[in-house]
Amino acid sequence: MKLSLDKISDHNSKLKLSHQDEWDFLSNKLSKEGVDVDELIQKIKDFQIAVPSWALGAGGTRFGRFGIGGEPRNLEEKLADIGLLKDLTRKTDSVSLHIPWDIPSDYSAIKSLASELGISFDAMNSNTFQDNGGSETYKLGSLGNSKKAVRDQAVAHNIEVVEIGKKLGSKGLTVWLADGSNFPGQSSLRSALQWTQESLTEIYKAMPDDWKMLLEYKPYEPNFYHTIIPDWGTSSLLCKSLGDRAKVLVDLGHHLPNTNIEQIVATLMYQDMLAGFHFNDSKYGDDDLTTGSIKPYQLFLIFCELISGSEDGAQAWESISWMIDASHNTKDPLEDLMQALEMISISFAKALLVDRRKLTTCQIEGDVVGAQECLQEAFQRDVRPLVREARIQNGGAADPIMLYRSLAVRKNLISERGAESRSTGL
Ligand code: LRH
Ligand code: MN
Repeated sequence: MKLSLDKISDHNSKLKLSHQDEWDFLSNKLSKEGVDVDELIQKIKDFQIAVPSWALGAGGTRFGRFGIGGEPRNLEEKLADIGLLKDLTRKTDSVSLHIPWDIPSDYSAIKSLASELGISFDAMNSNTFQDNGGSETYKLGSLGNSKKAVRDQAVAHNIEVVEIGKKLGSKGLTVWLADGSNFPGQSSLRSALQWTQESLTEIYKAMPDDWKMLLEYKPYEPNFYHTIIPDWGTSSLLCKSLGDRAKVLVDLGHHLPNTNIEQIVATLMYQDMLAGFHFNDSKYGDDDLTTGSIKPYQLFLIFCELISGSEDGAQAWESISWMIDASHNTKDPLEDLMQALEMISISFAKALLVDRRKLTTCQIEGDVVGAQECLQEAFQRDVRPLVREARIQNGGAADPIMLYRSLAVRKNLISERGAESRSTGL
């Protein structure tokens, strides 16, 4: 559903007065504090996030799935939904496809539709955690399977994903492996790691020189005794053995409880080994909940590390990929994504407002309270008028969810696609 500019400008003019008051108050305060407000807005406008093609329909768990209706039935409709998100938020200029869920039927048609919508193709995701019609099964693993024939099939699949991505202009391959075991003794832990390394080496060699590999780790699920790539250390160990275009992908939900993820981010940037993010949030496991909905302070601290790491030259901001990876069990997927985009922008904006010079002084002088006050000063600030102003200046809606609802978009999608339409994905 294409959103006409006048619908957005009508909506923005209705909210103009209330927004202008709030924005004038905040921008005056920031300017008085010596903040370059225009530079701040430009950074927020430029910060774009890739949408996962598998998160435009209702997700589910093994206990059930509740459809939302009007879900995209094919890649064309997925791109249309991302185009709508882009019109509303001006935050989503790319899509991350998952193969085989999103194999284009007509490459030139998909490419022209995507460019018409102003959407590019971010990292491609391979899938060797489900059987996709190959002669070998991935039940007991793929790239790390004890059977060579299974490993070869999984390597071939990843190379096929690279070929699909090349036709679409993607420059990255995300590899996440469900591979592991459910019981002690089931797997040879060292051999499984060695086979995985050998398989990844073949895939890495098949990637064009301007591509990067994003190697995603996860401690458990669907295997519950061991996972071959369970943590950032194992992922970076493998990446280093492959080459400097292989780096570690941090999915926020892929950590054991109370893991200090911002420290992992700092450690990876210290080695220029951070590939990017799968943004989401979680209370217990890989819950794939709305980003910033459970642990907003952690998300803020992660952005603090990202900003200090790039400003101090540890790793270039441009080298990092930004993607959402969520599953919508009880929310409208598009509303959930708009909430996530807002929370990511808010956390980034707050982190940009940290007085890093004062913080560094406190850290060096051991002023523990002073250091925390620097972070709290930024975190407790209401930056929503700033994020809203950046979105409006970018041509987006002042309040995307309000406009989405006032236009009854979901109702229109249901009448267009049907109440039972189902999107490919998890
Ligand atoms: C694994 C994961 C991975 C995707 C899948 C949809 O939990 O995070 O990134 O392939 O979700
Ligand atoms: Mn993920």
